[in-house]
Amino acid sequence: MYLVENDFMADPSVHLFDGKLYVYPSHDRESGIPENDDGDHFDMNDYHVFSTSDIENEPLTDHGVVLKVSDIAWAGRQLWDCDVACKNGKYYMYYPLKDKTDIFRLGVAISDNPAGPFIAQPDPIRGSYSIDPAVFEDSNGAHYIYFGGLWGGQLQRYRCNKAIECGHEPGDNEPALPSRVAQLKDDMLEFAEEPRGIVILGEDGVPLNAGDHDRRFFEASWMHKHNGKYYFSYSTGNTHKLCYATGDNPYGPFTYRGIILTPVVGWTTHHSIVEFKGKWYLFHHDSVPSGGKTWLRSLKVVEIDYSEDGEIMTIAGGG
Ligand code: FUB
Repeated sequence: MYLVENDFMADPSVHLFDGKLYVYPSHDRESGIPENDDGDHFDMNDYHVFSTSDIENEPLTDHGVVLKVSDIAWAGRQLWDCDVACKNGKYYMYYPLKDKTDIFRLGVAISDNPAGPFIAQPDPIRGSYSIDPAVFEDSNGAHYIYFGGLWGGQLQRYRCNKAIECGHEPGDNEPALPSRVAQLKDDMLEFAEEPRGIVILGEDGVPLNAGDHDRRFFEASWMHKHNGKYYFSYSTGNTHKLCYATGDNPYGPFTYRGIILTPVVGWTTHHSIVEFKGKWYLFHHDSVPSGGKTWLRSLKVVEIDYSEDGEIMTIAGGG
């Protein structure tokens, strides 16, 4: 089911706040920049927020523009996938944006309302890099931020949280580059620790290699908990799948379990998973309404099911 018919929205991060579902997407637009592997054609410059109290029967309410590039002091270009977390009645939006030197950093913007508007902090999060922040609140109230993305997302330019001279991916038989995770400080504005790598193991207990393009992490991290297990889900990028791996704590390691969504129409695939009124939903996007334009994507939602042993039933993306 498509969620927003009159505009292009992608990368939905969805949370339950005050009994309503709030959807925080990227706002795709046509800026005329040609498609390339650096993702320059994803030239988004603002965010909208949407909400609903009945995802199956009520259209989303559009709360309008809540943050834009021109509101952010350190901005260069490209507002990609964002996420929002709540603590003590305040709402914190985490977003990736290229700075004035064309390096992706993660920023934070604050609001008293889940529907915004959000006021940007003057500087990016210290020590942050790459894209696709997703914030998970564990049952004990601790917040963890997951982030990272290859190619245009610049993750290949870093090792051990330091920029390397010539960004490159590891060799096919070397361990894959991992998504990163760090607990957030109490004030929600900084990493409380050095970001750690999220290791994904195969069934044999060995970390996935960089050459395993069908299963290795590429971008679009998401974390949720189901029946006490931690589910780390992500996109495989150039093989266009949404996959998941499970573990016993927010840091992992996680063991690869399977495919949530097979490729959709469009290059990117991105998602969030949330429980609402006793059902579990996958929010994602595809490029069907734009006729396959990879940079003009539309939001979708579908219910997902778990087997008794916690396996997520695969959904066909139609791509
Ligand atoms: O929307 C721009 C980028 O495309 C996102 O950050 C990635 O996850 C991919 O969906």
